Amino acid sequence: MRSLTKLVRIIKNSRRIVIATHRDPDGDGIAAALAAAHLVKHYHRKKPLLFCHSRIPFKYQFLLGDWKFTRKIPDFDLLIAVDSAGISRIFPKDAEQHLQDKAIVNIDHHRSNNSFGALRIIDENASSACEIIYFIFKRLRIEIEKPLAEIFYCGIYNETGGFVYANTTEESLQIASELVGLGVRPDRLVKQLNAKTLSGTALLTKVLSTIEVKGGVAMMYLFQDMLERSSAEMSDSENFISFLEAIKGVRVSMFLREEKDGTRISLRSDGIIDVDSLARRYGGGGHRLAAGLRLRKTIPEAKKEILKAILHEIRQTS
Ligand SMILES: [Mn+2]
Repeated sequence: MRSLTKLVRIIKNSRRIVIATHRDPDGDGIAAALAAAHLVKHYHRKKPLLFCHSRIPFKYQFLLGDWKFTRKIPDFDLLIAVDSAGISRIFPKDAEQHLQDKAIVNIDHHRSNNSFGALRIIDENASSACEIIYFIFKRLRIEIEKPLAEIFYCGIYNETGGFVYANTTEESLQIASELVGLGVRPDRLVKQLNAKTLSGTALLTKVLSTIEVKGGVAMMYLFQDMLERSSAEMSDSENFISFLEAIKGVRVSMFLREEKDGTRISLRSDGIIDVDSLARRYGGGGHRLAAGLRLRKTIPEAKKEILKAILHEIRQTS
C-alpha cells in the first residue's frame, strides 16, 4: 500500500505525464497503458500522453477509444512504464537525453524486469500487467467503469492466451469474472480480439508451410518477402507460435522472424526448460515459459545457434 500512496503522490505532483508501453506491443501492453491512463486521469487534471515506439496494430485499434499513442518522444517530467522489462524495450537507443532527471514508475510482471525507475510495482506472479493495475484500482477503491473493464479483460485475455496458458490463475479468472459482472461481454470482445484479416490468414499459410520439428523442438520462419506476397503486416503474426505449441510431442517452440537488422525469435516452453534464462543469455528475456530475443544474424544462422542451445538445455534435464 505504501508504494500506492507514493504512486498517487507522484502522479498528483507531476506536470506532464507520459505512459509508455514496449515496442511491438501486445494486447496486455496496450491495455495496461490505457488502464494506467485512466488511473492518471483520476488524480490529475491533465490527460497523460501515451507513447509507443511502434505503430499500434490494427487489431487493437478498437481498444483505444479517444486515446491516441504518439511515436515521438514527448516532453515530460514523469514516465509511467508498463509491461516493459527494461527501458530499452520502450525507447530507441539514442533516447537517454530524454530520460535525464525524469521520475520513472515501473509497473510490470516480467521476471526479467531489470528494476529500473525510482518507484517499482513489479509482481512476477501476476498473470499480466493489467492484473497489477486492476489491483491498484481495487486497493485505491477507484470505480471501474465498463470501458475500462473491457480494457482489463482484453489485456488479461491476451496475456493468458484466452485463459489457457500457465499464468491462468485463480486470481486472473476471478478478475475476469468480476469484469463480466461490470458489463463485459466476452463473446463480443473476443470476436474482435481474434479477428484476422484475410491477408493475415494468407501469411499464416505461408509461415505454417515452414514448420519443422527436431528433438521435441518445433520451428518455423517468417521472411520479409512473405509479408509482401500476402500484403500482411508483421503484427499479423503475433499468435502464430501457438500452432507450434499445439503439435503433439513438441516441448519447445521457436518462431523466427526476419527484421531489418537481424532476426527476432519468440520462444515457448511446456516447462521442460526455462526460456527466460535462455533468452537472457542473448540479451532478451520474458517469462519462464514464454520469452523472446533478437540476434543480429540471418534466420538460418539464428536458428542454428538457438536450436543448439535449446537442445543442450533439454539434454541437461534428462
Ligand atoms: Mn504483459
